[in-house]
Amino acid sequence: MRSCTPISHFAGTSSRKSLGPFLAMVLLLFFCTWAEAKTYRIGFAQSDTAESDWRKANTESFRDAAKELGIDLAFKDAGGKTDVQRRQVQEFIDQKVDVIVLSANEINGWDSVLLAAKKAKIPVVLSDRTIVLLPENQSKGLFVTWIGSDFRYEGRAAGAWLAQETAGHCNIVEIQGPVGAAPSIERGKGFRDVLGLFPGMKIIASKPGMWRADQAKEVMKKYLKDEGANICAVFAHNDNMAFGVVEAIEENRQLGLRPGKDILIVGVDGGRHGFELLIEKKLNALVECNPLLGKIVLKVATEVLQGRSFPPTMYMEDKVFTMHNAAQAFASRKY
Ligand code: GYE
Repeated sequence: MRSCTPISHFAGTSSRKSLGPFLAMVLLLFFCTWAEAKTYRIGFAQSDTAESDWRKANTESFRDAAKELGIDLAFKDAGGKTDVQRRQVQEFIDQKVDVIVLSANEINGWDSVLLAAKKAKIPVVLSDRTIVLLPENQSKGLFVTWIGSDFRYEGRAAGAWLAQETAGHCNIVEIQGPVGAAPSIERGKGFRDVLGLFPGMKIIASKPGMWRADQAKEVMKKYLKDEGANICAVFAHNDNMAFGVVEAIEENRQLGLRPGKDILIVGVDGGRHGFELLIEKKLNALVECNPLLGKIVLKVATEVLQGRSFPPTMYMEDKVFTMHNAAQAFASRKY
């Protein structure tokens, strides 16, 4: 917040002449108090808080940061429905919020509502989820910046860890996120970037688990029945789906396979429960994806309103944690 120091050096000049400086000081003080008092109203269009532990932590980080920064946060949750989310963004435009923050449920179909935001002179900041605009709209500045994790890097990091752990020979089951969501698309591509270098590594089955443990568990139960001990590893696109995979393996007494030992499991997110399962050696590796975006995104949003410009993309830093280094890092985990 800019600092306002009263202009004291006006004291001691002649009376008529003294009115001018006095008025200037009063005006300046008025302007400063007005500026400091301005509370920004920011519309946050969240994709689906109920979809995962990650999303819950993400939503909380926005609520906490809004309180801390004195921001009036208008929050809407699309419940995983992209058409609902587009309508909610339009509602923010109609309500003339100062900025819109969008965590897009799916990558496509944002052109018309973002063109409407542009026409209404409401800046848009993308949080976490990337989008793909039509070629004719890509240079129209329909969003100020995107802040989040490099999903393709996360897929590559998971592939690289598995290639090293298996010396490049492994039959893999992939449990994806929803088809149209940026992290699923990019993590899948990144993982295949690495597999392309190792002919001995094959994806023998792949299906969406919708970010949820219960759905991933059902998918994994079927693959255990079809493939059984032929499965060397599972790549789960997020923590919650990795939890479902562990349960499915543990509950299949007939096969008697052990998660983390007979079947390797690598996931993405790296939340607290994920760390607990790394420490219990039921998960092998987690590529971190930090959900605590609230403060940085809301700070950037307010600075955009104060005329500051930002690079088009800003990446969070993510690391890889394994069953060998999780215990040391556990205490410092913030989510
Ligand atoms: O990996 C998953 C969440 O967009 C990075 O969405 C996020 C993903 C995260 O539901 O758990």
